[in-house]
Amino acid sequence: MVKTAGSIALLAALGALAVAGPAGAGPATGHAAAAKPKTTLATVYDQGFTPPTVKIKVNGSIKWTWDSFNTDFHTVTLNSAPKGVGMFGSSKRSVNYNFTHKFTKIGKYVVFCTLHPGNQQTVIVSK
Ligand SMILES: [Cu+2]
Repeated sequence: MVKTAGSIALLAALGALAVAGPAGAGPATGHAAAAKPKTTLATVYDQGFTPPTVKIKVNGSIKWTWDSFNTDFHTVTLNSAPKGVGMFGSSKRSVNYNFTHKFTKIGKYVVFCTLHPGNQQTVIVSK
């Protein structure tokens, strides 16, 4: 009797899993999509951008802060982006400044300093 009841309970559980399987995938995806956009921090140094590559989720922002020990002026300026993305860039500043940009399109971006074109940073925006 116990064995039979256990078997039935197991079958019922398996049945529930089978039903919950596809439905369970939905909320998992929905949760990821519903993740709140974040602001990720980056720094503008005389030597370049830190970190060299920033990975964020779409609709997330990057806030760049100019390092307080900088001796030169720098910009954060869009160099390359996915098609259809509008130009953006900061003014030329040295210290005590920050610039924030929100990335609304998935893809690979490169920002650079117009005064020191070798200073570049890659931004990867994913779903
Ligand atoms: Cu610079």
